[in-house]
Amino acid sequence: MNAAPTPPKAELHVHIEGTLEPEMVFDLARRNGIELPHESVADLRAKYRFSDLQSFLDIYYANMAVLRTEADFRDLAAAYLDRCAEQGVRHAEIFFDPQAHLKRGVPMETVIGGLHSALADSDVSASLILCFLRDESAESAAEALRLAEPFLDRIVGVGLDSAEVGHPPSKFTEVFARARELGLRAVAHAGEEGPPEYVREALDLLGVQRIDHGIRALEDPELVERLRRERIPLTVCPLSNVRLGAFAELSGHTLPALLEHGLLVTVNSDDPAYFGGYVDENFDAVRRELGLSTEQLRELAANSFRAAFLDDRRRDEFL
Ligand code: ES4
Ligand code: ZN
Repeated sequence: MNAAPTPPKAELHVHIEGTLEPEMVFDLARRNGIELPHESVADLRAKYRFSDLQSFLDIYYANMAVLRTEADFRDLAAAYLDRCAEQGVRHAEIFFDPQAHLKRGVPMETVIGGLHSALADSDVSASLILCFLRDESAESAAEALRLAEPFLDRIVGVGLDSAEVGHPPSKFTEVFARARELGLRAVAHAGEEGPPEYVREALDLLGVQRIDHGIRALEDPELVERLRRERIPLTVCPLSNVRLGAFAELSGHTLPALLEHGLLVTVNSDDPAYFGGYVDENFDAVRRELGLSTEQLRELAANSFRAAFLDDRRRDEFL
């Protein structure tokens, strides 16, 4: 049942709420006395036919209703870290969406406390990246950061996710400046569905150190050259891009072109419970469908450590 063994790697683009498997949706609903609008696990899974990012986000946010207690967040992260251990993921930088939980009355301390306790108990090296929801207001993002300030030692950075088009990085200039003042690293989803201009804004206005997705950067040769020159990592998510319609088929994915341009590309799962696989299934799929060589796969795995927020000594241990 395990995929072919792949080299040790880091995962840098995974939303912990996107690791919520349908079985766990039902388990947590039962534990929390929540009635679900789905007949069965199979019925829920059958609803995972997405046409674009928004159609995915609608069900992703709806399923989060079952995450209520610190134990729920701990169990969610512990299950993901167990998968990491099985798949040779030695280090994970994990996104979470606190605004989606605060809005439902779940306090920041419950979310971070639960996630952190799973990280502290795991043999896999892992850290947390607090993501702002770009389809919420800049004020809401600032409030989330303020609520996270007592827990800064449990967070490595901030990110920007959710519905991209119409919500440019420029909307979040101030809150990213504040996060960087607090000593946090910064990343942002950009160029997933949005234009190359959003990638530039993320770099120039938010000061991000990595771009999540970034696939549409290829439309802009000058931007590609800049990403190459500045060695800005792109955390690419192949199965996600196909499920959300960026590419009709995996065989048409531009991952090989990104590598040929000399970009620092990594392979990641994004929302593995929704998109058909964890990081090894993504590696396996690009090997099969894009004909990547063993050498290229090794390079992608090494890139994941090069792009990680690790100090040089720990990075060298992994490489
Ligand atoms: C996401 Cl695939 C994707 N894109 C943007 N935001 C997200 N949040 C969770 N998954
Ligand atoms: Zn993502």
